[in-house]
Formats: sequence, structure tokens, C-alpha cells
Amino acid sequence: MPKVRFMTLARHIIEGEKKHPEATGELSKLLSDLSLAAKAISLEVNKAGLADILGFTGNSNVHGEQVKKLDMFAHDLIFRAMDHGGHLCVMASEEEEDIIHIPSQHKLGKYVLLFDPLDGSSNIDANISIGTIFSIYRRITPEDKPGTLEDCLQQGINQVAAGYIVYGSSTIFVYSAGEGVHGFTLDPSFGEFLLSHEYIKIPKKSKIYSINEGNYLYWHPGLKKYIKYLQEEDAKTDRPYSSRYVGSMVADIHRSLLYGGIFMYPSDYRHPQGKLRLMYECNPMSFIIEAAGGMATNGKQRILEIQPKSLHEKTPIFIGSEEDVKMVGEFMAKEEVNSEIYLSSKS
Ligand code: P6P
Repeated sequence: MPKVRFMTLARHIIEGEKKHPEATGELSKLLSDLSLAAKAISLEVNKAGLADILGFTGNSNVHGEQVKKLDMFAHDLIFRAMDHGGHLCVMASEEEEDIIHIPSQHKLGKYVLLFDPLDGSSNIDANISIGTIFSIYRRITPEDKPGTLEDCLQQGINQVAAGYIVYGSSTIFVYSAGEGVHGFTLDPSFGEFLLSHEYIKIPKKSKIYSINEGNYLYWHPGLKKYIKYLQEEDAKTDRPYSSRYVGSMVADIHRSLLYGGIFMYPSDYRHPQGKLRLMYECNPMSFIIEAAGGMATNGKQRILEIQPKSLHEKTPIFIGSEEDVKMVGEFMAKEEVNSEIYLSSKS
């Protein structure tokens, strides 16, 4: 990894905006506000086992999933960090069924923030890496009124910035605002995110695949053949691949970004749309991976070109090294079966 400049996240964001004379600095401040929330979440995640905030709140989120205290903490913290900066006209979160309006006493801004406050939260008690994912758009409705659902339901290609924070052995803030993908590692000794990975590029081809093989029975026939292909021995094509699966999207995709790899959460006949959410998981991650030279599809279509229909809609996702994502699409196209026959199949 080439030696990077001694630079904070805040300084890097400002430098990035300086390349755009028309920039108002609002995006810089928005991202800086987000990094403040990330530092506070990191502190709580790292002491979760001690601060007795583990365990269920007894509540459940809009998807009926038991919500861990840390989920709620992260959601509330991001809201409180972002609601008064004057940069946003509306927000949306995995933890809230509807869009989140900016309190009337605060100035409205031109941006929209969608976020998953704590992805992978089912791993919290096992001390496995978890993360925050965020996606930022410019509003498309008139600027003198509160933001609307229409401002939130934009195609991923319209994102102006996106990123994630992975709370692992260290806390890393990864973002792109269209000028490359950059990573910043939190130095807890003085509470700054310092540039640690500049202009990250994902390898075009890898030898790591990441998928929950427990669902093998329910997969598309072409996906079954693809995974079996990866497990065959052939030195010329770097096979067999290694299998790595954390079960935390941010951790699995962060590893794929740095080492190369393909992460897959496909549809299957139990979950025709897969499990992961388009707006605040798949779109931001696809924005990052494409900005790093990778690829992200739903098996047929570029994720960023999917026209959203609802805030919490799910999509199958195949994301990572370009050649690997292309190949799995080819395997599935070859085995393409009529969806009625496939969905009713039992093997
Ligand atoms: P499964 C975590 O619960 C999550 O939402 C993602 O972070 C992760 O990639 C996926 O679900 C894991 O799902 O079904 O393999 O446990």
C-alpha cells in the first residue's frame, strides 16, 4: 500500500470539494457530521460488552426483526447528528418504516440521506464486525418544501456520495463522492479519521467467493453450477477459490474491495427478491464498488439502474470483482429457466 498523506477525513473531503468550483461546502459538512456520528457509534460498539447495552430492546423494527439496543442507539445518534445541520431535506433509515422529516425548527438543505444505522447487528453479541451504510442524493423536488418519498426513491446512479463505516478490529470510514474511493482509519487516541487507503481499486478478478452456502438447495440452477465451477481444481484459472463469509455485508464487501472477491446474496425460491435492501445497502455499496472499478448486478441488471418502487424493497445482489460478477451472470443466463418452473422447483 503506497504511503498515504497525513490527512484527516475532514481535510480530504474539503480538498475533494475544492476540485468543484460550484461546490458550496454543504456536502463536506454533511459528511463531517456523519463522521462525528460514526465516532460515537464506534465508541459504543467497542464497549458494547461492557456497557450492558447488549441484548434485545424487546422492540422490533419495520421488518419484524428483533432490534438490538445498539441498532436503536446508532439510528437515534445519526438522526440527532444530521437533523440540524441544514444540509438535508429528508432522511430514511432501515429502522423507520416511513421517511424521516427534518424537524420544522431546522433549516432545510438540498441533500437526501438514506442509511442503515447498524448493518449486521445480529452479530453484535458475537463481537463480529458490523457497519453503518449511507447513501446521499441531491433532492429533486422544489427546495422550499420538506423532502418527500420521491426525493428518496431515486436510482442509485443519481447518488452524489455513498459509503460505509466498518466497526471491526479498527474503525474504518470508506466513502466516494465521485472522485475515487478512499478509506480513513479512526485513531481513537485523538478521535480523528486519518487517511489510510487512497484511491482504492478492486482487483478485476479474484479467488474469493462469499455467499451463504446453507441456502444452496434453494438457489437458481445456474448459480449452483457457478459455485461448483469455483470449487473445481484448475491452476490456470486460480481454482478452487477460497470461501469467506462473515454474515455481515459491510465486512464481506470491505474485504472484497481490498482483496478482490465476489459477494452474493441471491434470490431463491423462498426469497424471490433476496434479503438485502436496495436503497440503503445495495445502492451505496454498488456506488462504492463501481467507483473502485468493480461491478454490481442483480444477476441481470446493473444495481444502480434499478428504478426503486418502495423504500425498503429488496434486491438480489452480485457485487465485487468485475470478471467474477460477469461470470456468474453468464452461468445464470445459460441455465435461465422460466421463473414459474424455477420458483416451484424443490431442488
Ligand atoms: P444470512 C446481516 O443480518 C445482513 O443483513 C447482512 O449484513 C448480511 O450480509 C446478511 O444479512 C446475512 O444474511 O441469511 O446469510 O444470515
